[in-house]
Amino acid sequence: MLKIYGQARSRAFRVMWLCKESNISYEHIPVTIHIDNAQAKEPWYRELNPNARIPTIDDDGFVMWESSAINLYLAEKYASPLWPTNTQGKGRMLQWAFFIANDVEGPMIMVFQNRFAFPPEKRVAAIADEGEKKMLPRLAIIEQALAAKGHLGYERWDMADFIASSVLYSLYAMKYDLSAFPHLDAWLKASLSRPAAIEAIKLRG
Ligand SMILES: N[C@@H](CCC(=O)N[C@@H](CS)C(=O)NCC(=O)O)C(=O)O
Repeated sequence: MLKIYGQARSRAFRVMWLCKESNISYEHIPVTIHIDNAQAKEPWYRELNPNARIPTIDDDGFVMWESSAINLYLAEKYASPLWPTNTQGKGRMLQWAFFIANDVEGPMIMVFQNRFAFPPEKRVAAIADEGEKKMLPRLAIIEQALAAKGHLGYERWDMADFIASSVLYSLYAMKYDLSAFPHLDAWLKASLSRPAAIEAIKLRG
């Protein structure tokens, strides 16, 4: 059976959400991070993931890491209903997945950590502001695409939307003010209201 390593309250959530969207059974193996002697830094875990981060999966002996890559792999392997049905759809999915990973997630995490996740004494306002400056024009690109079509997938809400909304979950978690991006705001709320998303969010505790 598929094994998912990582606490649910982490990027492992993205993989659990995909499994719920796609009817994939899995065994969950929580792995601690950000504490002294974190399991993610132990040799047995580094053997699975040399980057010592979560999540990692073991799919009947095939081990891989990087949350969005894992989700693309699982969606294709298990014939997820979210998988695009034609080549253009696959192209669009990869376009948004790379854009989100390369251009949006980094700046978003700078904002997330320094305005929300870090304890107040560790937050650096200048880092949050720098992240926000980079993030906003990129959110505007997503807003424009959603204003035109209502979804990011080529024909419907599909893996393109899944990958983007599973990463942008952090904006929702920190209650980031998206009023300047009404289509993005509505799309993110609708994406995270899908039954599978609600189940996965509950696992975060
Ligand atoms: N790009 C990686 C990032 C993985 C990552 O940074 N995971 C965090 C938890 S959400 C982690 O393991 N942090 C522990 C650490 O950096 O030591 C992915 O998407 O899987």
